[in-house]
Amino acid sequence: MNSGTTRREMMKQSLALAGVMGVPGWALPALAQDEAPVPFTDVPENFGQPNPASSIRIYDVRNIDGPYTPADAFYTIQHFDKPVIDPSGFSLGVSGLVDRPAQLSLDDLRAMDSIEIDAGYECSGNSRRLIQGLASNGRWTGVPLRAVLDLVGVKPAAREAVFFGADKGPERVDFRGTPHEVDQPFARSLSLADGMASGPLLAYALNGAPLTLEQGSPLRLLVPGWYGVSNVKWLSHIRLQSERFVGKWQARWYRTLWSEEIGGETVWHETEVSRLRVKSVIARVTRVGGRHEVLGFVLHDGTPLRGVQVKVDDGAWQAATLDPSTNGQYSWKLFRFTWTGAAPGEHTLVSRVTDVNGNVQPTSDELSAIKQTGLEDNSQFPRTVMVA
Ligand SMILES: Nc1nc2c(c(=O)[nH]1)N[C@H]1C(S)=C(S)[C@@H](COP(=O)(O)O)O[C@H]1N2
Ligand SMILES: [Mo]
Repeated sequence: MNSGTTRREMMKQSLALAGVMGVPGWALPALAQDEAPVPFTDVPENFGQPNPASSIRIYDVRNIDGPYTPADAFYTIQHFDKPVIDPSGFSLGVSGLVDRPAQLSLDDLRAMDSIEIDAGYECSGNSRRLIQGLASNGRWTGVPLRAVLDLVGVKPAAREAVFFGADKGPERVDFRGTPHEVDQPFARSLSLADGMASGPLLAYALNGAPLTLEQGSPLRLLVPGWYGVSNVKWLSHIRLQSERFVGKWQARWYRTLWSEEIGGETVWHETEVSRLRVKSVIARVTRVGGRHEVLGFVLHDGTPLRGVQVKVDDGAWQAATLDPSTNGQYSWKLFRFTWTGAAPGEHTLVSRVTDVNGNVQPTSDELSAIKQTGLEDNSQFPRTVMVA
């Protein structure tokens, strides 16, 4: 961070860039009668207002009031214009190293056994500057990816499944200094092992209703426990192949530079964005009579959690309680913490989550020592609130 630039200025600049500064008038969702909102002092005044000029929709996490994000508030982001696809004329192509290439209509897919899964995820570019608003949680309905792969019969030579969206745009590929510009679709791949696991879903509904245009209507891939970029919207084609897929959105744009101990040495190396790194966020604080209630959420890759803790100012870490309404493996997990004895004035609250494999949410200093690039920022997010 540049010295001389305050945190608030930084936040304003990046919010303006993201196109989210808008109309004033944010209001909390319905509160119990004896419940009063406690304002965050780290949220710009106009944050969270819908901005029709932006193709990004930020979810104002202060509005969380249940396990599922409503479809019309669900965060949304994409790289190109949103393609409008007529569901009645739609079919999903499946080709490449398969025994029976197929074109599957929406009716074909709906006729297959469906499953429902609660899954929460965030954009790998989500950050404290957006008040973690590129995150949401929903109940998804669709067909297990592996059922479709079984239907077409994957040949033994196949090692990857590539998922193509219907959206595309000009892509500049530099080859040893010479630029080549062609249109390329948004595309991502999964190894066959990841694709045949029980999680991935070809989803046609969110929270019980058909996908909206923003969510990738009529069909999208959903990879529970992975960053949002894996969830290819406006899915039009699946191709099975033996070679690695190295398209921009797989191999170049969504990667992270890490420092790790490899063979006894500290090595910097790049990885693809894939599984969610465990993260917790304090989302809202209310006063209820003489005490304060803190609500937050956890995003993770499905590994069971050991627990969430909350720290007030310079106090000790204290255990928060996981809300039983969000106990699906891949759901985000809501947590609650009762804060007693808050004195009037500004306070700092921060949360920290740990999973059973011992992955602990790092501080931002700890993370920046081992990661140089901007994606996959799961660092602890200290919040400031003003107690009246
Ligand atoms: N076809 C297509 N799918 C896409 C994208 C895109 O640009 N095109 N963006 C990805 C990214 S970066 C994210 S974070 C998620 C966002 O999904 P959502 O808008 O439903 O929340 O979609 C992913 N799927
Ligand atoms: Mo993303």
